[in-house]
Amino acid sequence: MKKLTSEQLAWLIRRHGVEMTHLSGGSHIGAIMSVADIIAMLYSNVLNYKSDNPKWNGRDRFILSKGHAGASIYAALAESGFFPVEELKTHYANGSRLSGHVSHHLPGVDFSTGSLGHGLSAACGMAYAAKKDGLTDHRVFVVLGDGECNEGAVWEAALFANHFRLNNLIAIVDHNRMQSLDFNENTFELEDFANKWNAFGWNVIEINGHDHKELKEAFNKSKEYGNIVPHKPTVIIADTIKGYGISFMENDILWHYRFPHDGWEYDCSVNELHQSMPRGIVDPYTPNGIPNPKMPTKTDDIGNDHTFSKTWNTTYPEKMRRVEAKPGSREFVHNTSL
Ligand SMILES: Cc1ncc(C[n+]2csc(CCOP(=O)(O)OP(=O)(O)O)c2C)c(N)n1
Ligand SMILES: [Mg+2]
Repeated sequence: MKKLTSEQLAWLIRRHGVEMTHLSGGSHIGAIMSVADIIAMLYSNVLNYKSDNPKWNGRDRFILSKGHAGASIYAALAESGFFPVEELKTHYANGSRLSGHVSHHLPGVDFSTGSLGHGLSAACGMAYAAKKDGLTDHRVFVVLGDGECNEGAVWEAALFANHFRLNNLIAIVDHNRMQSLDFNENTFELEDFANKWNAFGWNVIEINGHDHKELKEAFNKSKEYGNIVPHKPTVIIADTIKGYGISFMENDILWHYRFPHDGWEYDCSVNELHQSMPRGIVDPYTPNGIPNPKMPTKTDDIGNDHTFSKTWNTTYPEKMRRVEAKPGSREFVHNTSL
């Protein structure tokens, strides 16, 4: 099997994500696009695994705690040889192994997720067990959502990881500043996020989570940090954009739950991805993109504010909005007037 570069794998994860949510009518495309580069770097450059022997004892353990982005891990596993790529089309179908949220019934998955807030605790248990058994042949990686960090259990696990000096544990937070219905800061304030992890006793690395060079360096650094005494766990806070890679999905909360429908939503998603396709891979569904794509019209719901604070209560926008994302950019404007 030809080894993919992280850029190629990230693109394929995004392309599969669009197809899988489109075919199934499944949610969470924004979360899949957000985490695609992180997952791609892990599976192409970081994790030790044997796809023909998924339970190999020396494997690095991996948990996708933000299990609603299951399509991203399914795509990475299929493209890395754990099961046929063709099976991805069964996502969400009755009887399929590829349930909407991550299932351990699939080869390559150690822990089912979907109910947010549990992945870090499970990862702590795995890392603690490895240390107790004197096993240094593998590390434990866990990817969390930033909204997920509203869960109290995350911080109990963070305390545990520090207390037991789990230097074999690496958490990565997909820090896209959004959750399912709004910006984090309008829901339950998280900042100063990096200092919170620091205060809990963790090594903290902050990067652009869509920049593959920065991702690679961060994972290298996490290995070095693991050897420093006193031992500490490491968190990589990866700054990301929800919906990254498809302009009309970026920073628009609509795409947490909405799937790319037939018509301009699907056509434009595919064709935009084709504009950033790395060399050396083939789009498994629409090799030449979509000729004569349907385009949005003036009456289509595109580029509007779909946040909970906007739609639920019209008095909210001025009062509640503390962080505004500039569409298509990583800049966030903090409204300090509150
Ligand atoms: C315990 C629990 N509560 C609520 C949900 C519903 N839910 C699914 S995704 C989501 C938002 C998660 O936001 P975040 O962790 O920031 O992930 P993102 O999609 O932004 O990557 C919520 C609340 C859930 N899956 N589990
Ligand atoms: Mg988020």
